[in-house]
Amino acid sequence: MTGMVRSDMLKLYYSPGTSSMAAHIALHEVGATFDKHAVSVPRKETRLPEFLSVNPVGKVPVLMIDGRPLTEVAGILFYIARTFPAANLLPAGDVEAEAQAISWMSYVASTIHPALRQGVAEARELYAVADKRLGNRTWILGDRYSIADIHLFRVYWRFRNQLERKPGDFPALEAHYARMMERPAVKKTIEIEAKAS
Ligand SMILES: N[C@@H](CCC(=O)N[C@@H](CS)C(=O)NCC(=O)O)C(=O)O
Repeated sequence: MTGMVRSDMLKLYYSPGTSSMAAHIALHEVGATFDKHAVSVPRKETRLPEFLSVNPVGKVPVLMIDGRPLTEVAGILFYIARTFPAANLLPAGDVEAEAQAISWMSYVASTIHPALRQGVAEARELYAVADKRLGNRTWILGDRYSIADIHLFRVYWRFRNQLERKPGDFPALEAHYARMMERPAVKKTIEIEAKAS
């Protein structure tokens, strides 16, 4: 299947340390060859006409697939997982597990990602629910690493220092974070994005 993706086919529009990091990690996980185009969120480059012509919503990530834009972290992660099945980033032939991955990605995007906009106290409550939901699983789908883990990790990585954590807070999210930080694709992405910012 990977042979169907030409090396000049994929281009990631990204801004270091933002939502696009999830797509960046996934592309490294599957070993894809891709181009990158930096669009700075802090410098408001996502609001410039040339970027709005790529994504009228004005947000990264965007994955260009042979010139066609694909937006939203969850959609991009799904595309990467299905295009590179050898990397096993999304179960195939197990509808319930697949639906659980989609359920988590939808939950991360709609509830966890914007949580801090409601204030730290409210966000802590929402993260505590996510922590309970993750429980003592190694990965979101149990023993299977998936794109849902990448999505959850990116958001927790970004916001964990704004949650006024005390020792012992969010034990499941912290353990998941530590496991993710050991993955070569995560280390590589953080290193590249730190240099680019
Ligand atoms: N729902 C979107 C959220 C993406 C998003 O919030 N991107 C932010 C960076 S974390 C962005 O590009 N913001 C730029 C802006 O709003 O101008 C997704 O899942 O891809």
